[in-house]
Amino acid sequence: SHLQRQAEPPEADTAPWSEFGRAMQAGLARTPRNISPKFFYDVAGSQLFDRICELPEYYPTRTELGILAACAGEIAAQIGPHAEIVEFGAGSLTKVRLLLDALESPKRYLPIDISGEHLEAAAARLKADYPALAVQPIAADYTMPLVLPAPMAGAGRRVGFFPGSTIGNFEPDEALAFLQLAARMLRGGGLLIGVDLVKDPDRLHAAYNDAQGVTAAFNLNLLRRANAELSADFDLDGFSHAAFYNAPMRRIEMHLVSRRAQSVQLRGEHFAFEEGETIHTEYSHKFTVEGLQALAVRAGFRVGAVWTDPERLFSVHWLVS
Ligand code: AVI
Repeated sequence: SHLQRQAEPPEADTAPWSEFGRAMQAGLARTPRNISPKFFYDVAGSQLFDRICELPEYYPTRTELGILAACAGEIAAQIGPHAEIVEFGAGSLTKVRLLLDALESPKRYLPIDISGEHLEAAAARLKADYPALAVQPIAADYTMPLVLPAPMAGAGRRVGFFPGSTIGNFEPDEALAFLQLAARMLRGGGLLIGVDLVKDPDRLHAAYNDAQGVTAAFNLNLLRRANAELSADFDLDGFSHAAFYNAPMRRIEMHLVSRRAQSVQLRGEHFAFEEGETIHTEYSHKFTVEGLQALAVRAGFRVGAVWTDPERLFSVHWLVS
C-alpha cells in the first residue's frame, strides 16, 4: 500500500535483503569464503542441473533410476499398501513415478519444496497421470521442522523419499539434524534415501569436471545470479570452476577461484580477492553403505534393506522409523 511504501527506508542500500543477498554478503565477508549450495537453484541453475543429470560423466542420476527400476517390486514390498509418500525437495518427478508405479494403491503424495510455483505446476501434471492419488504439495523449507497434515483415513505407512544423494550436500551436522527431523516426522513409517558411494577418485573427479563444461557453468551461475539479483559486479571471466575429491573427508568440493587479484562490489561493499583465492560453493559427500547406516541409527532409524547397482556406484536405503 501507499502507507507501507512511505514507511520503507529511503535508500535502496538499506532496504531489506533477500535470503540470497544476506547469505552472499555474509559468505564474502567470511574467511575462508563460502556460500550454501542451495543458492545454485534459481531457474537457470535448475536447468543447468537437469543438464548435468544427462551428462555421460554424471553417473548418479541414471544409476539411481536404474536401481529404482530394477528393485521397485522389493522396495514396494517393504513399504506396503496405501502408503503416503513425502518427498523432500521434490525436483525430478521421474523418480517418484517409478516408485508410485510399483506401489500397491498409494494413497497420497506430499512433495515438499521451497520453490512453490514450480512445485504447483509439477504436482498438477502428476495429478493428471495418477487420478486415484491425492496430491498435496507443500511449499516449505524441508530442513526446518514442519507439521504434516494428519494421515488420511485408511492410509498405510508414511514414507519419506529423499533421492539424488542430496544428503551429501549437507554439512555432516546438518545431515544428522535432517535425518533426526525425518525420523520424528515419519514415526511408524520409514525413509527411502538415495546415497552416492565412495569410489575410484578418477570417476568422481570426472563427474564434477565434465568435458562439456556444464558443471563449470552451474558453479559460475551463482555469480551470474548475484549480478542479476543483487547488482553485484562479478566478472564471470575472472573466476574459474574448481572441483576435486578430498579423499580423507570423502567429499567432492566445489570452489570458484579468482583468476587474478580483483575487487568485487556487492551493495557498495568491496571485497578484495587475491589471485587463487576461492569461494567454496558445495560439498558433495560420498558414503559407504555402513557409514550411512551408522548415521541413520544415530538419528533414530532402524536399518532395513539396501539396494545397489552391480558396480556399487550408488545405494538406495530403506530406513525404518
Ligand atoms: C544435487 N546434488 C546431489 C548434486 C551433487 O552431485 O552433489 C549437485 C551437483 N553439483 C555438481 N554436480 C551436481
